Amino acid sequence: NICLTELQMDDQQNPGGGSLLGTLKSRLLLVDDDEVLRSYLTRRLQMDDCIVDEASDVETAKKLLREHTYDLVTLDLMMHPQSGYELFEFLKEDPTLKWLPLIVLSGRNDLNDKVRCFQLGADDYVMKPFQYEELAARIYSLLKRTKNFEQLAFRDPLTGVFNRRYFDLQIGMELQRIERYPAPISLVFIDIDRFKSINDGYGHHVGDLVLQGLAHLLQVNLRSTDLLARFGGEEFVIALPNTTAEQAIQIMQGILDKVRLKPVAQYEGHLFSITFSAGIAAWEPGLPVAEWISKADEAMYHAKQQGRNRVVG
Ligand code: GH3
Ligand code: MG
Ligand code: MG
Ligand code: MG
Repeated sequence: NICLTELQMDDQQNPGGGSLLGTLKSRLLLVDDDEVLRSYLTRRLQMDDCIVDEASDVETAKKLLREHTYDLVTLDLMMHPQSGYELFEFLKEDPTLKWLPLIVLSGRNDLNDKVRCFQLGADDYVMKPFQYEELAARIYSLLKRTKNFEQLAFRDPLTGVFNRRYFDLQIGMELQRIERYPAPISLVFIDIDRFKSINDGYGHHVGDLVLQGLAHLLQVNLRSTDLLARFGGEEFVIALPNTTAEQAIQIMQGILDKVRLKPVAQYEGHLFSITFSAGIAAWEPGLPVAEWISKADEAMYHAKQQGRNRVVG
């Protein structure tokens, strides 16, 4: 087996492989009827911190694709009883799989095969035998682009913090985890005080700078496990894992003190200072996310009523 011989050689020449791939934390599906190639690739990709599943035929691949979410698929063309082409149709007809990055790994150096694969929606065509490093580089290049794209879909373009959509997804996962491993978690709802007067007095552009400044100040004062998102116009939400309501109040009062002291934006020689009102609500088992957010929002509203520029639990 020519493929194996070459692969074993490059394995010994380049132990460790490229670690860039590992930074992307990806789950891959290898579809190939060559067991030796599959287990070789699985081992190398696992060394590069990928999660790898294997399928030796099209039916197994379909089953795995229905059960799991993958970041990329590599597909062999010559397999039995169905050829790799049979999987194209399945992938491209399903709206959730249509954009899944797909690399064809083929032993056939045939122009028609290559053209047909790209026409059917393949993103790359790699000839066997190949060097692992080249395949890993191609996988990385494809994943980097799709992951950036996902990132964009989850970020607020003005401030760079997460958007509401991402917050909803992430908080759902966080609560699932907490239901299994109970721990406190608190939610903060932040609304900038008299923000309209900044827009009205200095223009929308200055308002935007203030939003960016506050988002930055919040982000740098939070822990990496805290989840900050822009909820709407001048409203932000923060989920604080392993934090009781009392602790969350303390944390937010500390941040509010910093906001009071240091201007969040600067424009044409002017410095702009703001305050905010924040409401806190601790999560309790069984509390739906929407109601949890409402509770924090209500607490924020009380902060406004009591004169703004404060944190209310
Ligand atoms: P309060 O203390 O009661 O919260 O007063 P406020 O002026 O902050 O509240 P209000 O809800 O009346 O005003 C929010 C303003 O935020 C209105 C809207 O024009 C502005 N806004 C929303 N999104 C953006 C944005 O992306 N950029 C800018 N510059 N302004 C925005
Ligand atoms: Mg084959
Ligand atoms: Mg508001
Ligand atoms: Mg406001």
